[in-house]
Amino acid sequence: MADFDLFSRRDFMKGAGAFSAVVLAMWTGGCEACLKQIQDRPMRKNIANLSASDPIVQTYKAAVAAMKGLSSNDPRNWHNQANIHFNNCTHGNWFFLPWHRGYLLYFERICRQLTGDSKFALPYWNWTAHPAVPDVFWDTSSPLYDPNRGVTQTTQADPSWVGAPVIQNILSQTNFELFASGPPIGGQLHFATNTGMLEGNPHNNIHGWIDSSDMGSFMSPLDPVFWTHHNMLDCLWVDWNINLGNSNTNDPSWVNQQFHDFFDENGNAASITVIDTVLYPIFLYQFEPCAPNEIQSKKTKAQLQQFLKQGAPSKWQVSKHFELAQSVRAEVGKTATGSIKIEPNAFSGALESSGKTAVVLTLSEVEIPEKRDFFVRVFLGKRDVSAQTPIEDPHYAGSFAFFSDEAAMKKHQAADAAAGRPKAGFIVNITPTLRKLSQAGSLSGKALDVTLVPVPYEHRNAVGQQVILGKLDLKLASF
Ligand SMILES: [Cu+2]
Repeated sequence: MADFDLFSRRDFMKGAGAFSAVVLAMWTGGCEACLKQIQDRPMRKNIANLSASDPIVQTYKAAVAAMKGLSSNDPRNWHNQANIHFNNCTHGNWFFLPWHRGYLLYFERICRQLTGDSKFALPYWNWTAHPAVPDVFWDTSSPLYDPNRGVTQTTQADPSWVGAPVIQNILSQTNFELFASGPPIGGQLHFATNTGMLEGNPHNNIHGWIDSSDMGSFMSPLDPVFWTHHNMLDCLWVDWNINLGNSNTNDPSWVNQQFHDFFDENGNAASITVIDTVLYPIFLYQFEPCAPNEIQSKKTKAQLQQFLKQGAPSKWQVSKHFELAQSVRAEVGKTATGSIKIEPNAFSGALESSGKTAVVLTLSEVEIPEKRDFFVRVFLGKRDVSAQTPIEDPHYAGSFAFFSDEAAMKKHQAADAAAGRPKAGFIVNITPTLRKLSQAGSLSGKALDVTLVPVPYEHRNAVGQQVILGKLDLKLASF
């Protein structure tokens, strides 16, 4: 049987859910060869553990070289692959994870086709275990090298983005929207409007920190690191969803969304339906463990398949809501505080129980800065903080960064005169921080100070760069 022909068979079928139908037929039909094929599906491994001579690295290099050598009218050409991202990528909303999962899957298939390595599995870069860009990307004679990086081989990603406690906290979010970003606001799929914790922090920071050109832009797939970075995010989604058993949203607008942006290994147009992407990791590929303290799901394949297709509601019930509709502007070197008036003990219920209720902070109407050589740390209940305040400070609540593209924003403005410069929004679960402050008796009853601290990336000139937001919201949410 041809290697992984699920998708080529699917290509002959029309309509949503065709992938699921094919997989289900294979699964229940008792096809022994199919079962074996699924069991032995390719293993995506951590590239930081692979030597330059490892066959996976060799295939990746050969595939990138081959794509760079394809003619510019071949959609599999390296630049054309990056253009798919530039024109269609979804960010800051709940299509972020499934869109990039489909993008990676077709890229992996192109790599196989162009190298003849039919078992090739795209490696990932585990930045939690190896916070520097892995060695295989630094050989200047290799197709995996990108001269536009702003980091060096030894620069380390900041623990406030990728450290094990931060990743564990993100994986402990039981709500899909907090973990994986929320529904797009104003129908905007391209520019971040409702960014969750995985995307806003490790995802955006790794992009912005590596450089302000390739990786820091919507042409980021030009840097071969991009594919391994997104593969790590895919692995963490697998961990959250499959190993930890958290549900994706069952909102029909998510489940039924289709994307027609991709090209298969033969250069033919290919589409995905979001609900199908949730099944890819149990049928098409698997990951070496990537999460701190990873555990394996005890569900059978059939149970898993049902669980994944079912999903669960992700919308929060909001029982209390306080907001500050006033702009807050913080500049690199100068922090700024927004003070949200609250009722005394407004959140005590959420601080005592755990899991089903949370206090969620939304930072919205954020002007996406033109220059993004910095990220933002958020502290609660303390104004006197700086870029030097450690993240172990009990007032520290989280970090976020911007991932955007000036050229794409200009195009967006040109296409829609009313659109203006797009604005961004970020959601952060601040329950653990409030709990610490409340236990220490340092939560004043009448207001909550939210202090923004812009922190420049190492070796970058971020003088004068700033973050301006229009609105802060605090919600007592139950899931
Ligand atoms: Cu990305």
